[in-house]
Amino acid sequence: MNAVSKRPFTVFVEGNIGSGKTTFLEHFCQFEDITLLTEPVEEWRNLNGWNLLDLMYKDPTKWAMAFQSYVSLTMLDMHCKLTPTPVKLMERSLYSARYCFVEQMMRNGTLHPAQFAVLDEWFRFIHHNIPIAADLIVYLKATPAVAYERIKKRARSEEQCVPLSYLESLHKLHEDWLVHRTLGECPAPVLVLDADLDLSQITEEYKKSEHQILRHAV
Ligand code: DCP
Repeated sequence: MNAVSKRPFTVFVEGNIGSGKTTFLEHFCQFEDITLLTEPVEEWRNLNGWNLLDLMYKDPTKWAMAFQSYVSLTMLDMHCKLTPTPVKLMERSLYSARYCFVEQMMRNGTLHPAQFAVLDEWFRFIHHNIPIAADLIVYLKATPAVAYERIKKRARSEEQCVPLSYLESLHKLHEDWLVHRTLGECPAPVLVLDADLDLSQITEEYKKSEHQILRHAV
């Protein structure tokens, strides 16, 4: 446990859509002292029978606000989840929701400035009043064209309309936030991994992060 705050050593796993966050988390299933919190995509696909992810992609202007608002709630739930282990690995965070997705939807006009302002105020309030801190960010850096091919291959029905240009914009926002540090606040040290590697080589790349994560799992 972190001696000062008594919270677990908390890691955010970040990266573009299709960068391999789920595969990265699966790699850590083998270690007992780590709690893995995968992103609640299934909740976004079924809120009282409504598929918010699908509604958002089909009619973004109408549904982006409701979708990002629900994403914030489910991410906050993950941040606040008590874990029995000394290490907690989270897929994404409220930070990437705000600095990458909400930011992109504001910039391309999908979110009305007033809708953006509401989401931004929620983020600021949570940030100042609720502990959502991290100790490490693992950034899975993927070339947009590679992420695009993976998304096509996995064929999640809602995402078939996602253009390469959207992934390029999201990639730039991740880079500005986590590498160039020109966007928002970077809440923890960042470890950058090469997420372009294919499955046969990626385990070696993931292992580069093991030491930094496992030394807290005692
Ligand atoms: N999404 C979004 N807004 C957010 C978070 C996610 O619009 N604040 C969307 C983008 C994807 C889907 O939700 O269509 C899941 O995105 P992620 O990149 O978070 O998860 P993946 O399953 O794509 O991750 P990976 O392929 O890296 O395992």
